[in-house]
Amino acid sequence: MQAKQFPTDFLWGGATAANQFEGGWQDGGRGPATSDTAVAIDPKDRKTALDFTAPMSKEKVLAALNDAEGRYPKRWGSDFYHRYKEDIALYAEMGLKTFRLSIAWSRIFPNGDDAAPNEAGLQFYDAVFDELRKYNIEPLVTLSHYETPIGIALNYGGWQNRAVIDLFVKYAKTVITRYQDKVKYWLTFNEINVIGVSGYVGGALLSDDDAYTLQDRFQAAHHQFVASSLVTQFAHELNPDLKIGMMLARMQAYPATPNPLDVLQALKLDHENLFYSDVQVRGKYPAYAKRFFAENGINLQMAPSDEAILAANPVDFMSFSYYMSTVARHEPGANVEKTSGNFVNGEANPYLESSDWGWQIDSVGLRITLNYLYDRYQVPLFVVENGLGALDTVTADGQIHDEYRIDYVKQHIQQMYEAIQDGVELLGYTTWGITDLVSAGTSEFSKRYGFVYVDMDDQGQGTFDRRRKDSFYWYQHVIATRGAAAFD
Ligand code: BGP
Repeated sequence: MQAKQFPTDFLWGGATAANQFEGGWQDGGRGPATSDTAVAIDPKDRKTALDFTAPMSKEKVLAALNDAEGRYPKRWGSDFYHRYKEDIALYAEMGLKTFRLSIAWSRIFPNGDDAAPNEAGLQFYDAVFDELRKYNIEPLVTLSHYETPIGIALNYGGWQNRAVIDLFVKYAKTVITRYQDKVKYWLTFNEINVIGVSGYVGGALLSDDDAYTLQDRFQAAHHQFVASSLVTQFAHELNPDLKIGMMLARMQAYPATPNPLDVLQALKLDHENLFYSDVQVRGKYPAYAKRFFAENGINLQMAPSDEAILAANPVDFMSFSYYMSTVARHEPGANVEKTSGNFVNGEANPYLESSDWGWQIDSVGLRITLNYLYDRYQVPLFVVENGLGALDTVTADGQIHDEYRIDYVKQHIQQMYEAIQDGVELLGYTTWGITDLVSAGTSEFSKRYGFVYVDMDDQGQGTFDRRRKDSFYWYQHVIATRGAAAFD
């Protein structure tokens, strides 16, 4: 029988983000970012998402930045800033074709609105990209991944302020121009739909209570859409080879029952999720959103040219994170079991198992969602996050036997293979947190996704030394066999 293999140019890789991985928060002239205010909280119950979606006020931001006592793990991440050569050598050993990272905006413009970029910050990424090139690893770069310069929050009130479009576009033009010969694939905003659940994380919005209004959130999203399109336009004019993608936290919703009202509810949840990709891939606001805005008193402030800018500059490809599916029910069921998930808690699906954090594992859902998105948009897709957050144990002889993680990734690779056979155009796959890093949602270190282990704990104790897990060797074999080893 013929081996099941992925296309030769399939981009096998791993993903990270500066805010959780890079560290060096005060090195090389970097300014503080929104992620630096995320304090570590000792988890009482792993299935309860902590303060990721909590609102932040100006006072809380200033208090966090002046707090000498608390632990803020995203400030040190996994110390990639000082260890990038070692990390990249490990990626080369694994055989990665691509490595996803983000540029910390505040490393380039420390206050967000500086007149000139910080040369030391630019040189850091030059060195990283050069190191990747040495091994023929293609960078995949996110321009904004939960690490907005704090000045944008404090002095502008975040993305609801239209002035932020120009600040972001200036930053993006600076780095795209500088790295155009080193970086071909760019993503503008990580999980752009996160603005719907966390105004602070997604849009650097400030609020004393949870009073980010729908108006504020959608206005901020609109500004991000316009900024993303302007960046796409600029990149294409600069160099037609550059590929710009949007990035969505994909939530595949299943109706809880065949009751048409549950099916309708699933459609509504899908609209909530796909609203962002509808705008960015199709270049215009969908009709269902206009109805939602009208019924909820949302009145987006647009400049006369905004709609034309969106229409003329859709993205080249769609990328997304995929960790789980969700269940839709039109009436909250009294006796249904609940589970937690990425940003959202919801109803448990009795057909699925869960991770230690309650995220339901659904590899078939990835095939469904790939088909669904490709049917809808007919643009190349890229799975830029997927993986299992789990507690790992180091054995006495220094090994990490993470067969649970191998099993998770294996199932998802099998389903991606099926989706490609279904006709989906899939550019690549970057597993989340290829090297252990700080959790976005809970700021824990013990929620590990990596194939490379990092010696660090939830108390901030550890050497940052790296170790290869069993999954490291397994993924190496998968890449070397173009996926065939995922069917062994
Ligand atoms: C995505 C984010 C990542 C990431 C991942 C896992 O939503 O883009 O930054 O961390 O989820 O989430 P967590 O770290 O909370 O387990």
